Amino acid sequence: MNKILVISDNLELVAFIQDITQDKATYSVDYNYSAINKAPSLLKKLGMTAINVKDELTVDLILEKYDVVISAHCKQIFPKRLVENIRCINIHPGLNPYNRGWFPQVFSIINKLPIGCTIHEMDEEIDHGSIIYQKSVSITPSDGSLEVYNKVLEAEKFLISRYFDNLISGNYELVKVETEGNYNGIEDFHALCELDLTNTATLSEHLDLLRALTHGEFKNGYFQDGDKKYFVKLEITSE
Ligand code: 0FX
Repeated sequence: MNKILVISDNLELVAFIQDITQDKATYSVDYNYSAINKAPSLLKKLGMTAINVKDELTVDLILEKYDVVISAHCKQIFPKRLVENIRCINIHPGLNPYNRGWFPQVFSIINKLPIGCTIHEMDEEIDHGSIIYQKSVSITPSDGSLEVYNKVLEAEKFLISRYFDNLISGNYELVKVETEGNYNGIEDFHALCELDLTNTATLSEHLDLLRALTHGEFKNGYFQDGDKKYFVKLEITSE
């Protein structure tokens, strides 16, 4: 029987994976969240425990015990020794190689690069490595970050439910990515959030920036007046 390790910091995705993999006779799955997760209480309720993939002994244990490791929005970066010695698969909420890294849909709304989700074999670099499956989603003029993110999550669930058994068995074709694309770090997101009221751009660019920073209850975009911050959200509705 194949032993699978899923490491995830995303409640919705890991609950979905638990749901579709229960009672499988050909493999068993263990679930961990990453040791750097600061708010794991809901993941603990799913029976998950912490794992630190940066710890050498932990890497030894993973290599001994498992056949495949799946990162489903795991916040910790996998070390070289792990990705080079066991098949590691990443489920990523972006359409590689475009806007690799943090919050891809936020950047796609602004820079118009394609968005969707990617399942790929991992190498040492972030959201990098040969592609196994991808699915793109569209952005409409009224979509904010949350609306696009929800479409991406649905696309991820579609691929996971359709192809999970192939991911485990290795029964898939790998597509090598020919270009590096682009990468955004969390600091790029924070820079976008700091709205510069003297900035000049087209109204269309300003609408894109504000809808890209509008995501449910998150207080993302803000401007400063004296020592006070004012948070901004944008709502666009279609007829
Ligand atoms: O789990 P996840 O959806 O994914 C993120 C990265 O985007 C991904 O590239 C990485 N592989 C993974 C480990 O972490 O992230 P999240 O649940 O923290 O956030 C989901 C969305 O919520 C995000 O796309 C935008 C929005 N958000 C999140 C935070 C923390 C905000 O708008 N503001 C925020 O401060």
